[in-house]
Amino acid sequence: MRLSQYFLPVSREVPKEAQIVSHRLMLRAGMIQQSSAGIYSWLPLGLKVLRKIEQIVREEQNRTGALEILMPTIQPADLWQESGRYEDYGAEMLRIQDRHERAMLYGPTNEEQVTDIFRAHVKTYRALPLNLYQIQWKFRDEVRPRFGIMRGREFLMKDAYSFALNADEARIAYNKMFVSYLLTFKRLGLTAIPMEADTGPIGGDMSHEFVILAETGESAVYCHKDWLNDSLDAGAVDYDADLQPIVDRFTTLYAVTDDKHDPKTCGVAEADLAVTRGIEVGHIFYFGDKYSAPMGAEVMDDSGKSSAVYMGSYGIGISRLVGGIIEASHDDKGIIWPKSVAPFDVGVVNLKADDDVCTTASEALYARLIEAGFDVLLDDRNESAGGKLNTMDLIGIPYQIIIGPRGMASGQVEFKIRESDKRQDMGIDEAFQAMMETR
Ligand code: 5CA
Repeated sequence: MRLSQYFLPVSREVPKEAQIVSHRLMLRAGMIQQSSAGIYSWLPLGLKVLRKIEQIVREEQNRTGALEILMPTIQPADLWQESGRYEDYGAEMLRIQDRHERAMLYGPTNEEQVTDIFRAHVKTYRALPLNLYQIQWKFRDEVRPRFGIMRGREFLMKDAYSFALNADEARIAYNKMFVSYLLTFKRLGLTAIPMEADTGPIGGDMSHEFVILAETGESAVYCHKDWLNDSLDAGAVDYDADLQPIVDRFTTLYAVTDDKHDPKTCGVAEADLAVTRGIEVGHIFYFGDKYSAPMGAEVMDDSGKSSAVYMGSYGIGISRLVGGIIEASHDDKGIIWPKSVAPFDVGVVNLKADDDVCTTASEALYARLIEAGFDVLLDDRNESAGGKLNTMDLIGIPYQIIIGPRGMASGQVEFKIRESDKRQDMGIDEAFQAMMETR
């Protein structure tokens, strides 16, 4: 992509309304634009990152055997009346009437909708276990939307729903999601600690939040200090094997959200307890027959007896993760994307677009990197060198190859690693090879 032809409305101004660094950087880097409170448009750079996160989440869900579906954003109120949640959900639910005066709503979550799909088609245990997931926009009319897309009103969520014949099978389904979350967040360059959590409006009796620690996080959390040094590496996972040992390994050490914390019973000495804040990027729930019983989603077992199916639901805040990753990875110059979600693999900066030598070299390297399969952003604009370098740092592309007249006089370019700020002069071929070695 040529920056001269891209839509990247970066800004040097620090937006006043943005209270946390990720919100400021997303606005300054031209990733999002506010439409109304808690509702945002995604501009090209922001959307690219969002899609990369979405794809990693999708791949890790698929690896567990979960199947992707897509449910509507607008749901009929009837379904929610069946489960009893229509009244309970309160003002957070955006209620809509269609032209026939039928009560509809913009889905804040999809337990009812997916249970309706299940009960229409599945009648026997032979179809189980089943896990259906989607990646779809949600709407919650939050009292206090804030921090940009971190607590939005409209946000993108991955929501998965598991169906099992009994509590043991349901536990297996829960464990699969638990472990897949460890792998997913690791691929996103994050350390997300699984914490025992309250179930809130989703309900149920077992739940874990996955929390990345950050001073600016909205959740108060309590965990054993040893968590702070854990890389949460689950290693290679076989989803057909018993995953309980992995789950045990990541749940034995104390970690809870504030509504679950009790200093009297927590059993961690004060000196070993980290009292900190975090961002909830995922939340998993086991709730048995809370929806299947009232909605009549039943399956027959091998003796011919029908009973309500055992369910769990599993969310990942995909749009929130964009902000969460920035909170975890930035410096005073801007964003530092982990390679896995970076909007481009490498930026080529032509410091002097009106210099033939620089332009010929930049164009040739740009073409060669694309040919080799890299996603390249070429800054070919006629702008000041300083402005171009600032923009590259702000938008956080992991590698930069900087081509200027001084270096070119001796055939040299600068290869820069955004994260470490390590810079090295080298020939163009070497810079190309250095990129090849990043794979
Ligand atoms: N049905 C369940 C699981 S599928 C559910 O809705 N869970 S949830 O309420 O915990 O939401 C799942 C994830 O969505 C959260 O962990 C969080 O990362 C994200 N999320 C929730 N509310 C918002 C919001 N207002 N803005 C951005 N992300 C949000």
